[in-house]
Amino acid sequence: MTFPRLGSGAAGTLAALWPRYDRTKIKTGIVHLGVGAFHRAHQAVYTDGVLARDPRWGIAGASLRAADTRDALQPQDGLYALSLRDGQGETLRIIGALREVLVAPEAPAALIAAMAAPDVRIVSLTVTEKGYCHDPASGRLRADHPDVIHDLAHPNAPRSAPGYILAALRARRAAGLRPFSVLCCDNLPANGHTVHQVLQDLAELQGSDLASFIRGEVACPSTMVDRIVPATTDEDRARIAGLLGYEDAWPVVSEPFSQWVIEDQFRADRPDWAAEGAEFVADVAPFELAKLRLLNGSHSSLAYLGYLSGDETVAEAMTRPDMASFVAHLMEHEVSPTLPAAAGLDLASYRRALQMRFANPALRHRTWQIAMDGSQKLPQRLLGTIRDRLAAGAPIAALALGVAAWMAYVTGIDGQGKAIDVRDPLRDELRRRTDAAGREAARLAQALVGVEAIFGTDLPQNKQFMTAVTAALEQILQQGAPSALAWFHACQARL
Ligand code: CS2
Repeated sequence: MTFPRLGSGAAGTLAALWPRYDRTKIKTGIVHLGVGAFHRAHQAVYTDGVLARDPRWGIAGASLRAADTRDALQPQDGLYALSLRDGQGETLRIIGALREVLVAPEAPAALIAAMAAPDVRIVSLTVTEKGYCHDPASGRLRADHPDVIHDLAHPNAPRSAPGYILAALRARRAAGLRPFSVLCCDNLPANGHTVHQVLQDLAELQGSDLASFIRGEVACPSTMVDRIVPATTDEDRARIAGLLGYEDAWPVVSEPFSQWVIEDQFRADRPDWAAEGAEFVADVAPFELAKLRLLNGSHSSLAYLGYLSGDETVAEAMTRPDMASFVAHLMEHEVSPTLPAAAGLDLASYRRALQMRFANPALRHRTWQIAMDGSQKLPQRLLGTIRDRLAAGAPIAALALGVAAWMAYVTGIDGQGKAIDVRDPLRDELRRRTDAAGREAARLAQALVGVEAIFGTDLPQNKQFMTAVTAALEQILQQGAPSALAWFHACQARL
């Protein structure tokens, strides 16, 4: 079956799903770096709601690498379907907030000019953890990062997100325009603070006086973003085309749940995202910590243990009773005690909701997708929690099993001896270490905790940590991940 392509011409037929505003009246107020599925199912959706009342906040998206999003969305006038799915069914809505998609490597100057336009008051980002070119253990920019080295040599044709932001801030200052606010929407700890620091570090390396300007004048509110958005599949595209009666080359599929908590620290104007369900708060830290440690910490543990158990998706992994009860234990007994109380955050119901969200049978969220870039994720998802537990003299058995599963995963060989396609910016270094160590648990654990950018200098020295991780790793390597889970439960039962 072939369908006509989705585009402005479908407004009449799809009226019930259509954006509730005149798209020709929209102006660009936001430039978003990293127009992946997550942005299009999250911030773009809140903004789409705002546009019905306030046309000043249209989004110009930018891809920092590939042209695929632009190539797919341009013939559709930037329109795409948002599909929300769970066990109950599927609902569709057409999102119109994206006015254009720029492809940075094709025309760096055009992106810098778009960010320096007078009407742009916000530059938001979802460039994933590795997009900040920082050391995840210390939160500081890596001067030896290839993109940083490139951006120092070519400040007006940069590659990295921080490089583009600096170039645009410089251009605005030269034109006498106020800086935009920088809104980080990635799963980093204190994400606003982290991006603020990385920008200052890059400006200092450039030797420009922009560093003190950024320190004093550029607002970088922190945010907690939450919505599970797996990569779109061909099967999704075919199903959505059947439902719409139009072919959409770039739809996004997500769970119904969505949350956005934003620190209200904008120096300039900002959209009224609160009218669309976002929360503006004075301090995001408690929300962010709870989300990174409970949701993302469980997600990464599920991804490594699930992948090694042969589970293709998170939902599939959650159908194993041993896995579901492991996640429940991890969240309740090891993570929650490390979280400060926050107004309006009921941890018990938050945990229950997470169990249901992970088990959503309509989402095919691949364990392999979440397993990606573990070196950038582990510190804020599991290791910070571990440090707090160690300081409190509390057990870390479940957290250690998650870390051990990551170690087994990055060896690049699964329990059946099959190769794993490990994607990680530190992959070469990890592989060098795992190849040299072999599959003996104590040696392998020792070799991997030596990566200071992940584990810092304290954890390798900690006996309790090393003992717990080595014991868990030994189980995984010798018995396989499903038996390691059974072993974990047996140990808990004996306590
Ligand atoms: C996931 C997140 O891919 C991953 O690492 O843990 O993308 C997760 O789905 C989101 O943070 C949910 O808000």
